[in-house]
Amino acid sequence: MRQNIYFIAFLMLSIIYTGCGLVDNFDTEAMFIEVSDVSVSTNQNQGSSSHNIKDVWIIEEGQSTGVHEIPTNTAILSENQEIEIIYQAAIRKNGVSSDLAVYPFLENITETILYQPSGVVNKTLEFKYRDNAIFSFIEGFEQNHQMNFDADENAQSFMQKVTTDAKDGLYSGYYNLTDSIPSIEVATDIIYDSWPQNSTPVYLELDYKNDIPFDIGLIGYFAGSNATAYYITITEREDWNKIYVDLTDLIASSQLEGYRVVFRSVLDTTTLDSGNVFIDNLKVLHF
Ligand SMILES: [Ca+2]
Repeated sequence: MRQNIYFIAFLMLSIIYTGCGLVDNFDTEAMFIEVSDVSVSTNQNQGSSSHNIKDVWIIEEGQSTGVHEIPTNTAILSENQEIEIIYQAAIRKNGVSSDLAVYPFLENITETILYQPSGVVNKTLEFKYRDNAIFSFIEGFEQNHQMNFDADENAQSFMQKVTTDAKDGLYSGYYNLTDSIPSIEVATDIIYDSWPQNSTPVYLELDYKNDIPFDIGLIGYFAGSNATAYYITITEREDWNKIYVDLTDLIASSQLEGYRVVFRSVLDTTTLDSGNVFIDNLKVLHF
């Protein structure tokens, strides 16, 4: 693979420097950036540091080299001694692998490196949330939790905190559905009225683990009435997974007075006796 990249780089140089002899072309060779691992650090007001950053954009001297899956092995070419590299954390928006986007709430990482032909820079990147990111909802289920709004008006179906399993800490949010309680709709305690409606990003982050699907949506409030819109269906996951749900358009297009985040599941009682959904590290972020 690396030989191929050398060869392509060599061909490109041959085209650019047609006046040079063959030997001269070997004076410049690609350098490689290997990002082997990524983490996210949080302070005490930002909740869990769990993340699902599997890709990074790498920008070399102002030019995008594209998005690279971690671990990356990115060839760069330069004639300068010192080059500026910018790393941007990419998410798979709404869990869709093909919908890669820069996650707007994490700061870019910028560094200057010395260009060494055929050199290799190995990096582990630690992203931080931007200082101006607003965390208007954080729920890790470690204390009294904030997912108690009884949206289906059935007191028997509710989310509880359990120690059976947790992504972080000791507790997660959990519900179990059975023949006798085959459905649930449960939402945030609070109606949030300060999420921006001007198409600046609003995201919901969550970790989940589930053996039945669940839907995520918003209950919107306006002039004393409300309406519920489910936005995305989360399929079963045997292991904890994190998703970044982009709520921006739903909020900008609806322009309501306030919103709750709502979860819904319906058990298919013709085929299943029981269904379980675990949730942890809910966050709503905006600017
Ligand atoms: Ca937790």
